[in-house]
Amino acid sequence: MNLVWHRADLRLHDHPALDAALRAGPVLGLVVLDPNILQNTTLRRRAWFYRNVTALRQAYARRGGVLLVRAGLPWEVVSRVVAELGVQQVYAVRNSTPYARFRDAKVEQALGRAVRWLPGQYILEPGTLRKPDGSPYTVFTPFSKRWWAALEPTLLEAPQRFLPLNLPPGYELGSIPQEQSDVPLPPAGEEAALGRLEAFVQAKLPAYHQTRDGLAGEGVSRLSYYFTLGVLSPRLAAQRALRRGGEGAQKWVNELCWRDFSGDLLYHRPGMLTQAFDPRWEALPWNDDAELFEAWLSGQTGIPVVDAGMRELRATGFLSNRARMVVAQFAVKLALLPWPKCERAFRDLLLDGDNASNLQGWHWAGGLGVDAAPYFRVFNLVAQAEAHDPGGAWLRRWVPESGGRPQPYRRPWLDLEQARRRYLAAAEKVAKQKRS
Ligand code: FAD
Ligand code: IRF
Repeated sequence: MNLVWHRADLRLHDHPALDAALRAGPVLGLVVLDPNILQNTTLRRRAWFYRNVTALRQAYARRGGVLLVRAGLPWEVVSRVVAELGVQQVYAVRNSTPYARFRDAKVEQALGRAVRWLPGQYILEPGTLRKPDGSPYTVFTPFSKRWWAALEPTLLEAPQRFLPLNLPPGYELGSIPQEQSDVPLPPAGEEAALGRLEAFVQAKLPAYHQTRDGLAGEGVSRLSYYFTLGVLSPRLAAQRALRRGGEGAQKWVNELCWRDFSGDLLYHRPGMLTQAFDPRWEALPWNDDAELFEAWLSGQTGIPVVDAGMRELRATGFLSNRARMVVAQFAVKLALLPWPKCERAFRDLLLDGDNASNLQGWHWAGGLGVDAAPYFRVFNLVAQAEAHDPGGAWLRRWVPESGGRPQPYRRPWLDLEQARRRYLAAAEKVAKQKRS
């Protein structure tokens, strides 16, 4: 019997590790409830994870298969299950965050042999593409050119039936905690995700290039929280979109390329978890003001577009890309709040919160040295709302006090013009320093 250890790949379709294991014989699935991850995250995110593990167990069961669930440290749990059941080989989809690399090395050590790692979290594995001189990409456009050229039409089917297993009588399959989330959760599982993909491709994809920038996030797929847990294969999603074709599809698949770019950045630069990609930016005059931080986090700055974003995020666990850029740029460039603290608090509120994409987003919005975004570009927060929420319906919904008007609805925490000048003066000094 072979074991497929699911982590951020809670699906059966287009799953290279499952496919390889099935070729070798009977397969048992395993999810390890890892206290290092689960005790470090928020209720909504745990609840979303559990729901999707539950859906995966049902998907196994419908096909006559079994998903084992065990709580504990992976390097203890995996080798225990392997020993108890005489498992021949462990298969898993490769992850490459700093914690994943540490964990996976320890698991192999405890097992005393290698796990069969396969790709599947990204369309193209982090670390695959390099500049002609062998160094990693730091700018999106050249990365994306190579990425598009490397796209392949491979897809793997979900198994129809699992072969029967000979588990010891009474072998405990393990229970999945059910926690009540503090926000309404989307429907879990790959069937729901595939259904949403199809609905998006039919209805919204054709105009995506024109509608994606709205603050209310109405023209977008809202599939990110499925991608984060690998409930939906990004490769399948890209192929489905490209089959439909058109400008919207090109733009949308390019966003999946941004996701791969994020994974590639973190793979090569694990230090960006705590230090700006371009460390010169650490020298900005950060303002670790607890009250200002709270005002930002709870959507009480007095600036409608910022407060609407943070309130929507708290209430729903989701936010449009446009609103994410606005609230992050406000926190970094105008409020000068210590960015790692903001990045972490923001990720804890997101159902799709993901190390790589969130770090990349914060670096990009905050001008911390990823890509070619010039530091001196500072959003005009009133103009952002006027352009991307014309009519003010989104502002009115989340900040009724604003009456839908983009101007501050009371004296804001920051004088925006003064904050902008303070940032630009400091940033100019930083930008003049030589890169080390
Ligand atoms: P769509 O517009 O439908 O795009 C399709 C998919 O492409 C998304 O589901 C996502 O997987 C990917 N994608 C889109 N934009 C980006 C991007 N800029 N970078 C990387 N991948 C992208 N995305 C996360 O998945 N997790 C995060 O924690 C996260 N944090 C962010 C923080 C900031 C400050 C910013 C500016 C962006 C962040 N993003 C993050 C990227 C992006 O905002 C979301 O992926 C997107 O808004 C999700 O909505 P959607 O699924 O409707 O996207
Ligand atoms: N992976 C696991 O193997 N075990 C867990 O308990 C996980 N819990 C998670 C909770 C939340 C909110 C998210 C993801 C997980 N994951 C868990 C998937 C991780 O992303 C993956 O294990 C990654 O390799 C960790 I969002 O670095």
